[in-house]
Amino acid sequence: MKELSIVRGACPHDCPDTCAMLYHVEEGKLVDVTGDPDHPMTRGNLCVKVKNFHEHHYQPDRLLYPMRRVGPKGSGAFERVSWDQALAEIKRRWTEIIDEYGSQAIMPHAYLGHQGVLNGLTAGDAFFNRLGSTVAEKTYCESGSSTAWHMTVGGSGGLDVESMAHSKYIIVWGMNMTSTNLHGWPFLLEARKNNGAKIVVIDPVRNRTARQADWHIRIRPGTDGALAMGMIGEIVAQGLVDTDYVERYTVGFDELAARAAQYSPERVEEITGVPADDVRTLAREYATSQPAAIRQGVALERSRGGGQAIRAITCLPALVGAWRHVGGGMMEMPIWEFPTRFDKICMPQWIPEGTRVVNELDLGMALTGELDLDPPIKSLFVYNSNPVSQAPAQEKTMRGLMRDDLFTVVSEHFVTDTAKFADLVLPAAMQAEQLDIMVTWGHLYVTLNQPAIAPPGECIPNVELFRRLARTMGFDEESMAYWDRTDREMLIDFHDWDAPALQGITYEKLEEVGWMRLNVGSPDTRAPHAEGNFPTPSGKCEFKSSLAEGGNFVVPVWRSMYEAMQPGGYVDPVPDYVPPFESPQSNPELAQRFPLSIISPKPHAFLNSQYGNAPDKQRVQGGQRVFIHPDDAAARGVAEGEMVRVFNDRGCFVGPAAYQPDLMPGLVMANVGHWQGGSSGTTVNAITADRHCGLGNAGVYCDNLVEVQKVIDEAAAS
Ligand SMILES: Nc1nc2c(c(=O)[nH]1)N[C@H]1C(S)=C(S)[C@@H](COP(=O)(O)OP(=O)(O)OC[C@H]3O[C@@H](n4cnc5c(=O)[nH]c(N)nc54)[C@H](O)[C@@H]3O)O[C@H]1N2
Ligand SMILES: Nc1nc2c(c(=O)[nH]1)N[C@H]1C(S)=C(S)[C@@H](COP(=O)(O)OP(=O)(O)OC[C@H]3O[C@@H](n4cnc5c(=O)[nH]c(N)nc54)[C@H](O)[C@@H]3O)O[C@H]1N2
Ligand code: SF4
Ligand SMILES: [Mo]
Repeated sequence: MKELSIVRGACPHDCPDTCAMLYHVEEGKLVDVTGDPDHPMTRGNLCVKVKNFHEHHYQPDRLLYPMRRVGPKGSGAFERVSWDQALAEIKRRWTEIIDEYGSQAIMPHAYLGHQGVLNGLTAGDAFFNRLGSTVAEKTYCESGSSTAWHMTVGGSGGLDVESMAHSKYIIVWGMNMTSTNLHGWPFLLEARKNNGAKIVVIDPVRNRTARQADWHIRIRPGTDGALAMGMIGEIVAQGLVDTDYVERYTVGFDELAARAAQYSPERVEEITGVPADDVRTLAREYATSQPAAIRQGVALERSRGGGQAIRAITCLPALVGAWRHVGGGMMEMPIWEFPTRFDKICMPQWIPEGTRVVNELDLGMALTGELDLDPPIKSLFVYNSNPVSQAPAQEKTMRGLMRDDLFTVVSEHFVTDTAKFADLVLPAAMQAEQLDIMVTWGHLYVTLNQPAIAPPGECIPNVELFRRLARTMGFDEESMAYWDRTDREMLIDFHDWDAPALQGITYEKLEEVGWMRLNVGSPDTRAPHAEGNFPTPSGKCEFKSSLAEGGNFVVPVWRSMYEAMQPGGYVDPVPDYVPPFESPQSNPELAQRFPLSIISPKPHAFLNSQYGNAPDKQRVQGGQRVFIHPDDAAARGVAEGEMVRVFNDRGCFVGPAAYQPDLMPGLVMANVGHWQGGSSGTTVNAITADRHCGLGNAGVYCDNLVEVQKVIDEAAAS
């Protein structure tokens, strides 16, 4: 009989659920991966993306060896080389570049393709900081909302998703929870069953979460700030403020109330499309149904005024005293509760003084000369990210990557839309093949991932890649001490085991049990701000932000990753509605040519672009469709299923039109994450602007105008 063993693991993905997994191994082969039935969030289930995670490790198109480009850039033609050859080529090319242009001509590009302490944004940062490369600012996700959160309630872990089982009123605001935070949803259902809680979804689209809610409030994208300000105004006007809580634990009420008075429900209706009476009802129900919870989604930050909208929303729980109760308050990211010493991982002290910072969302501009960088970027090193798919201004990014004089190295699992442009592709290990600790942005458990099988071919974990690169580049002894530790030693060094939240938790214990809840109280009793205790400069919830008045601040945990989150510049200290860059209301001139708003939310069956190449996931997700209201389609002579071209001045993509009567007229939706194909060879980010939101340098994925046109001649579509 074959011997079966079980090894404890953790999902590596950039997903708030961070599921605890069990690897089933038979004679060195991964034969199944299941969810840990004992974990309070995972509850034995993995999502559609990861339910056959073992097969993902053996997918036939997986990269197993280092490869060198043999065809033109973008062709995806490669031949196998040895690790020694690949490393020697990197050393030779980088030495030439550094000699001629200096080390800042090299730029890393990484995001949360892996979310671990070792293999995520970490050892790579240390390597490039030591090399003296350009610092890559990483604001793909949550940077706008984290900035708003810190300005308002500080580095609070906020409401625990598990405590929502105690809520009476729950607003899911700009989040498609049943797709993107699947394991959080059962707590809402429990609240509905046990306390008769009402679940409200605020979203331009009647998504799969809205369909299961008690009330779907349909809103124009990028206008949430106006709705939140209107709610604040109504709560004040209807006398529903918790004055005792506000007096004791907040600052800036008068300024906030004065600002909010400008947003009557009628004005809010004009801006947002939400009927004035619904604004009144929502404000009253939210204020009077305690404990009330708000679950905010990342989509909120993805338009010009996203950060300020989240500031306004984050004021609501203090205004009505929701924080007093277990199950009341608001959830951004509990990641702030984890005592991780990012400085010890990323080594920002190694960044040579005066090193420039380039934002990763500006990659296309950086590579095509639009940013006027001196020295120019001569080499790009991509890992844990797929910018051709996920970054804005896709056509510009590809134009940059086509440059003959650009030396591009990509560490990957597959030849992605980005890896196609690489000079060298390096094979990366997958999660069952490596050691790591996962912190998470969706719950309060530390989870250890232990290796269950050996990596296939010549795949290596990211941390080992940077260890090899450090040796190849011949770093000095002091910095080699960083890489000469074992992975286990690094994980132990990186955690502040003496911190209160880690009391009772040790690495050895984690090796035994796999995951442990942070020592922050039970979800059935935890009410972190029942008596204020906001980790802001004033110790209060800051309706008027003292950080903004300083005008120059960084969100602490990101400091090592992002040189500066909000450097200089004016930030309004009091929340407000800031209109989108591109909408028919805010930019009527542009809307004459491009009358339709577009949003590009997450795919149900892919994780960003990951699994977009897996045939079984493609079958669930379908192809790159263009969801459009039947009236908008009819006005353009487009029948259901007909090929359309979606375009603006930045680019275009094509896909079959899918009629969606639930969609707001004037709004188009296309999921991000599909791999390139079709007659245009592009995907939805071809139309996304490469500009930034007002807070946290976040991207503007929900703030774009387009036109849709029937494709008559397929070949001419591109
Ligand atoms: N299945 C799956 N799960 C994922 C991911 C994935 O790719 N696939 N990605 C992970 C990652 S990286 C992230 S950041 C999270 C993000 O997960 P979410 O926070 O859920 O973000 P999105 O799916 O982009 O958008 C959520 C909803 O916001 C709506 N929306 C768009 N613009 C606006 C707006 O201006 N206002 C309001 N109120 N709503 C708006 C969209 O219609 C959509 O229904 O999901 C994670 N989980
Ligand atoms: N239009 C639009 N664009 C968006 C968004 C949107 O909602 N709409 N969302 C934005 C958001 S929220 C985010 S978070 C970003 C995500 O942007 P990315 O992080 O670039 O997204 P992924 O597609 O997950 O790409 C991660 C890549 O890392 C690789 N990878 C995974 N694990 C490892 C590993 O261990 N080692 C190495 N070397 N590689 C690995 C995967 O194979 C994959 O190709 O996209 C942003 N872009
Ligand atoms: S992607 Fe998210 S929901 Fe799916 S298994 Fe991983 S952590 Fe769980
Ligand atoms: Mo994200």
